[in-house]
Amino acid sequence: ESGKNWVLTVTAQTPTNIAVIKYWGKRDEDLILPINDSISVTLDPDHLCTTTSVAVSPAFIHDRMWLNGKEVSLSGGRYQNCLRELRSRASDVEDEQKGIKITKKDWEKMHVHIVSYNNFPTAAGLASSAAGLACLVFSLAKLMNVRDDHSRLSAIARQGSGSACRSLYGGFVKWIMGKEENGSDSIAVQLADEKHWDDLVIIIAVVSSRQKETSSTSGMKDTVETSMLIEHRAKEVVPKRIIQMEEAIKNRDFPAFARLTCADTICVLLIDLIKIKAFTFQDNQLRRKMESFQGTPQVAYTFDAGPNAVLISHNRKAAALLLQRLLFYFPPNPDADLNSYVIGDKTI
Ligand code: 2P0
Repeated sequence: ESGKNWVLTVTAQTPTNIAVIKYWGKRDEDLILPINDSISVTLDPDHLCTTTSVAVSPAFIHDRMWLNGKEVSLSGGRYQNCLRELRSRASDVEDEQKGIKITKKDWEKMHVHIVSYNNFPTAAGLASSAAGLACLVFSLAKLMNVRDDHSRLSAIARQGSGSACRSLYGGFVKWIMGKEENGSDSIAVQLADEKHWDDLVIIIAVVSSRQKETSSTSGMKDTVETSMLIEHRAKEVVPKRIIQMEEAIKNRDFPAFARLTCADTICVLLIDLIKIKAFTFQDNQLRRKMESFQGTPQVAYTFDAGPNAVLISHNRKAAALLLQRLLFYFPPNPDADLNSYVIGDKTI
């Protein structure tokens, strides 16, 4: 018998994802069910990612979690939903060398400790919850020997944070909104893997690393409750864009990809007026150049819930040129609004 001294751990790393056709609005707040499909690109894990270690031991008396070195409460419904779903799917775990055996039944009363780090600003609109919750669910699923495939795990991660379901896959990912009331068919699927279109270069202009004033969760709730346009977006606009975006990705058609990405960002921004104030980046010469779609667009841009701009270049040459211009117009400067650039040179 191994006594109470053993600890079993698993560590995983999950990149964040950037939506090009955006999730904005829920039809069920508890289960986190969206009002439209969305499509994203998962970033290279070297740049914006969460690293999470999870541990189980008979010595642990509560579930506990530390985020970026500070203890956070796991009492929220979202964490509890994920933990409950994972525990119910856990299987036997055995490590003969260490003399450890945890049965499926044991998981109901065993407690876990979770330690998570983001290598980028948390809650600043860089999709920290996407990487964070995907990593939490994935690492706990490994620890608990949950044998479900990635799409089933995505439905669990979705209950932690909507966009998290898309971070379980690399490359291009679609979150299918699903029809079921219990959310069983609201899952993520991979459209194309990370090698499919690896010329793309993603540059993130970190305008501010401060926490957002309005969380995505409350922003999208306000939108659904107050906007007359959101239903039109969800029912008429997005379904067409999803089809066109899938086609653009399949054919590596950058002009179509850029047109759709930019159009969808503007659509969300116009619907959710709160964010217009974050959109100062729009108001300059650079954007007009990027938008001159008479020629072949070389750059797509998109914004998430914060002010940080995500720029997607067609290839390395276009990215080098773009970066040169960015550095000219917005030299990194501690007194300026723009702090730094994060470059992901491939999608994984
Ligand atoms: C997206 N965003 O598709 C959209 C575009 C931000 C703008 O998903 O309430 O943190 O946890 O489901 O996933 C950010 O919202 O919101 C988000 P919850 P989430 O990536």
